[in-house]
Amino acid sequence: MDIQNFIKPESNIVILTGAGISAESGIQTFRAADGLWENHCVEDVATPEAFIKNPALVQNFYNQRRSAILSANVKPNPAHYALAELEEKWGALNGGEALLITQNIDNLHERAGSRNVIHMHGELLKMFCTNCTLPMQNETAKKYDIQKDIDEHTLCSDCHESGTLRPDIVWFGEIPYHMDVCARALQNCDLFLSIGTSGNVYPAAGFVQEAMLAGALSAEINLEPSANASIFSTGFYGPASQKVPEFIQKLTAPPS
Ligand code: BV8
Repeated sequence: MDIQNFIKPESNIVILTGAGISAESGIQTFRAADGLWENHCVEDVATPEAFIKNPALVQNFYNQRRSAILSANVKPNPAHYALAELEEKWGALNGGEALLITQNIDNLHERAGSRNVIHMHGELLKMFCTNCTLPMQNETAKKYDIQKDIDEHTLCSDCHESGTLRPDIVWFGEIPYHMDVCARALQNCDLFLSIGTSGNVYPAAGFVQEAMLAGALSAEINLEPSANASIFSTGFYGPASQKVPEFIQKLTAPPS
C-alpha cells in the first residue's frame, strides 16, 4: 500500500517515536539483546517504589543514561532531521498539522530542530523536587534543567532540602504526561505514524488503535514488525535513519 497516495489536503499526522529512532545515534534501546532491561530489572530502577526503596540505585541508572545522551558522539540521525523537516513543511505543503509525540527521554528531536515535542514519558535533562511536589502531581511540578548527576546531596533551590530531587521521568505505574493533548490529536488525525517502538508499553502502544478507531490510516517504521504490527495499515521495515527520510520524502513529494 502506497500510503502517500491516500493523504488528502489538510491531513493531520501524529507521529509516535520510541527508543529505536535513537538507536543509530548511539542510545541503547530497552528490549534488544543488549538492551537496558537486559541488565536492569524494571521494578528495581523504573518505578516510584524502586526510588523509595533504593534511591541511589535509581539515581545511578539515570545518571549513567544522562551522561550517555550528553556525550559528544551522541547526535541526531537522519530520522530525527526528517521529522523536524516534516513539522516545518507540512502546514505549507498540505494545510494539515504534524504532531510529534515521543516515548523517549533524550533530547535528539529538539537537537534536530523539532520545536513542538510531546515527551509523554518525561525528559532525562529535567528534574523535580518530591518535597515541593504534591503526590501524583509530577506533570504540574516545577521542573529544573539538569545536565549533571543527581544524588542524595543535590539541593532543591526552592525548599533547600537535599535528597528530594528526582529525574523528570514517567515510571511504570505513573500517569504519562500530556495524555489530554495525545487523545485530542489521535481523535483528529488522518495518518498515525509509529517509529522505532516495540509496541510493548501502554498507553502509547494503544495509540494506533485510538487513531484508527477515529478513521486514521496508520504505518509503522521499525527494524522489524512490532508486537502490534498486525494492527497497522502498513509497515516499512529497516533502519530508521534510512526508512524515515524515504517515507517523509514520498509523503512531501509533489503529487505524481
Ligand atoms: C500507566 C521511562 C496508568 C522510563 C517508560 C494497559 C493500559 C495502561 C497501562 C498498562 C496497560 N498494561 C500494562 C500497563 C502498565 C505499564 C505497561 O505498559 N507495562 C508494560 C511493560 C506491559 N504502563 C505504565 O505503567 C504506564 N503508566 O499505565 O499509568 C494510566 C495510564 C493512562 C491513563 C491513566 C492512568 C507508564 C509507562 C511509562 C514507563 N516509562 N520510560 C525510562 O525510560 O527509563 S517506558 C520505556 O519503554 C521507554 O519510555 C520506552 O520508550 C518505552 C517503550 O519502549 P520502546 O521505545 O518501544 O523501546 P524498545 O526497546 O522496547 O523497542 C525499540 C524498538 O525499536 C524495537 O522494536 C526495535 O526493533 C526497534 N529498533 C531498534 N533499532 C532500530 C529500530 N527501529 C528502527 N531503526 C533502528 N535502527
